[in-house]
Amino acid sequence: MATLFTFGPSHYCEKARWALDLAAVRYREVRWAPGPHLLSARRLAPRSLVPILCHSKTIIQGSGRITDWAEASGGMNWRSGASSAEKAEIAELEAWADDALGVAVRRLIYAASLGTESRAVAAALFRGAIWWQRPLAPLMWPISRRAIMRGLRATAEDIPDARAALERELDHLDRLVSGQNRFLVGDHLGRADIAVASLLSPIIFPAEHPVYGTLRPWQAQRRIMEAYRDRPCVHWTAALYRDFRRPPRDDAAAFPG
Ligand SMILES: N[C@@H](CCC(=O)N[C@@H](CS)C(=O)NCC(=O)O)C(=O)O
Repeated sequence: MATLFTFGPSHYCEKARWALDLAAVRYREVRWAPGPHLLSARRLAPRSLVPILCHSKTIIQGSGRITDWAEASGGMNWRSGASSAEKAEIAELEAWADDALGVAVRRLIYAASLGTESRAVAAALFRGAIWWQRPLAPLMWPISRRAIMRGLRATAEDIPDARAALERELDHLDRLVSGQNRFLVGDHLGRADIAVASLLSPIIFPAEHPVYGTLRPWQAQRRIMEAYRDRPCVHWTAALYRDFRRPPRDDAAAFPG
């Protein structure tokens, strides 16, 4: 069986999880905590980023490559019937979701939260982590937190810039989802939809999300959710989760180690 290494609340990890679930791939999820994950990730892969999927001797790092693998190995072929123009459109949308939308969502949430509510963020990030990382993660958190703030330019001073950047991406997505079609490309749920919905999910906390469904948003997080709740792209994502994401996986199903 494959193993997916994640940070539970990471939206890139949710993208990989959803892809594997949709492709009906059997896997177990092992959650890591930021900080101690560095040791584990570097033992497996060239970079410290999650998600990482291990299957037999194959190691795949990154949500896009894991989605490629799910598509090739799983029971569902999302691209069946897609023309080459549609495939190019899907690739372009996924790249935008990964490089612009996902980055902007994460930056605003961290910028708004890490200054004043860093304990709540840490609690969310460490929940369900593999047993040996759980005591280490809080000890490393002051360093991990500073590294996140510096690396992602996510301090309180960055909030106005982070907010403007996210709103530019949300405006773009509002236009994309305001057409007649339910799906971004073609007439059925595909990888562009999964990428976009997963990467937007942190500002929605859909009940069907395997992690956010059972996580209480903290104050700064709630303010962000409230600010965008009436956006077409938020309604679109919430509906996609409601209609296509399986109900929350019991936390016990994520292997603690
Ligand atoms: N483009 C990558 C982004 C993954 C990513 O940014 N992962 C973050 C968590 S959201 C991470 O692992 N950070 C820890 C690190 O960089 O060591 C993907 O699609 O998988």
